[in-house]
Amino acid sequence: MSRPKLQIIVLFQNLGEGRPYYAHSPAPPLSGALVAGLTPPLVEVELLHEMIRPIDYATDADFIALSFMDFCYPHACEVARKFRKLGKTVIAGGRYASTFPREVIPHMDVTVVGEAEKVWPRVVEDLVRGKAGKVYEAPFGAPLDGIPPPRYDLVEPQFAVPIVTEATRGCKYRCSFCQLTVQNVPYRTRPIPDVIRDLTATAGLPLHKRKMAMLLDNNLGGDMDYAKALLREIAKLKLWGLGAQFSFDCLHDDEFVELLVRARCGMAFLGLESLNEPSLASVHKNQNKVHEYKELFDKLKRKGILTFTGMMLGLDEDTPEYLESIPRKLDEIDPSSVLLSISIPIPGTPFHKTVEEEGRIVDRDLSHYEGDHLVFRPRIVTAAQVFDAFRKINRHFYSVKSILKRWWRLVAAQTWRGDPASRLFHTAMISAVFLKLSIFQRDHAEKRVYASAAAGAEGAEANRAPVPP
Ligand code: B12
Ligand code: SF4
Repeated sequence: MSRPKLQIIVLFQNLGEGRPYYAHSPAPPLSGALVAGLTPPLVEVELLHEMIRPIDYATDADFIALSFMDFCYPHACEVARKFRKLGKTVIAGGRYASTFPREVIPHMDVTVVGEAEKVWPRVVEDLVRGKAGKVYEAPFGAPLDGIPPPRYDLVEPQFAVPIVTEATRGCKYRCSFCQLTVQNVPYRTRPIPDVIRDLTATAGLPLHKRKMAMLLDNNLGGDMDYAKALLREIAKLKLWGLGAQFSFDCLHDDEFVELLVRARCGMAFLGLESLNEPSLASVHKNQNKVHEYKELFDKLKRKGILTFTGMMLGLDEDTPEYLESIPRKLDEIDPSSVLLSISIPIPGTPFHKTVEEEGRIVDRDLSHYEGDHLVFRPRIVTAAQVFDAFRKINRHFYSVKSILKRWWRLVAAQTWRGDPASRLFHTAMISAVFLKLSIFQRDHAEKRVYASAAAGAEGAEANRAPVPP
């Protein structure tokens, strides 16, 4: 007898199904492959990343599991409504469903609150028995041992780097805009052998995909002894390239940086957020020191590690003078690539609480809380100034001339080590990632952010899916 089918859909596009915008990161998020890995063999599993392909409403799946971030919640409700109308059972999980279950529950058949690991196998058993409950709550901050490997075999071939995993969860910091501040989840580490097993659970993938991996931790460096021990083990895998995320202060530890190199780290994602000290202080990002940025970026460049750094505009202490100065300051500190976004008051965070209490929310359409829209009134600068700065920074930083100059600085800064063939390979790899990131950022700004600015910088008082109080 054939097994029932479960389709896991990781939502991403939120522009309405009539005008899809497919712009995918080289690596998928972990949630879909991980939930697939946790699924007992009672059901057949399919995985669909909406970043890559449209939702197939003609699927023969019996159960549809949706994973989504805050800004995809309105879209999730619409997708659930369509599938439920077709007689499918729809299950929701993920950060938003876990933070605002009361909002989500009425739109879904089943809602999973919290991390999937300890509850998902039971949910699937109950679904197959036809006895699923309405809500399942996972234990809070449970230990991370014994998590099975993600199902990389189900990840779409369009992702260049399907091997993604996490070694830790949580963060020791409490930046007021960060989703992690919504619940005070403790910083936890996974057993190192489990992480190594994930990085090698790659049977069936082509060789080049087995040799590249991303650690999607919020902050890999939250426990330095652990991070170093893990990197030593990863070094033994002789990967071709590794990506990792950690906070800026980790870069003061030279041994950590050296171990990143030995683990073949080619890209580091760092939350720079702002080049303005008062803005950093306003969001409690005190571990970032503007005067250290250049030195720390240079340190990574010398080691042949490309930096991809997140930066937000419109924070409460941003001034018109600061916004004007950003292109020049970026040239000085020279990060290889910048993910420029408009600050988002993510519902549930202290930052959201402040702007809400001060009556500064101007747009309550949650689908706009993705970093391309300005949904609140910053304290000092106007919406027009924020978008104007966005345009100027983006056009300057991602002009062909700037891209080429930065690429050369990245390549020329490396202290060469190892044999010529591996040096050449490493340089080709970081160059390819650098160019892809640069082109993507330029393109995304043009397609999404300029459009949102044109649609009305102050945002509409839309109430399609109001932000929960
Ligand atoms: C990879 C990643 C991305 C990728 C892909 C995102 C995607 N989901 O498709 C990219 C680079 C595109 C991205 C972009 C952004 N991201 Co991002 N990203 C991440 C990152 C690093 C990893 C996500 C991941 O795989 N996590 C690991 C999985 C296992 O965790 P999880 O999703 O929470 O899943 C667990 C539970 O929630 C639950 N679960 C999840 N789904 C489901 C489904 C079911 C059915 C069940 C039962 C359970 C369940 O079980 C899982 C296991 O316990 C996280 C940080 C992190 N480590 O989580 C940030 C994070 C998700 N991103 C965040 C942000 C803010 C953004 C941006 C808005 C940043 C910006 N300003 O531009 C943009 C938004 C995109 C846009 N404008 O288009 C925030 C939160 C966002 C939110 N509002 O919820 C995070 C948490 C970072 C942070 N510390 O604040 N991001
Ligand atoms: S350092 Fe990063 S992950 Fe940690 S709280 Fe701040 S923004 Fe969030």
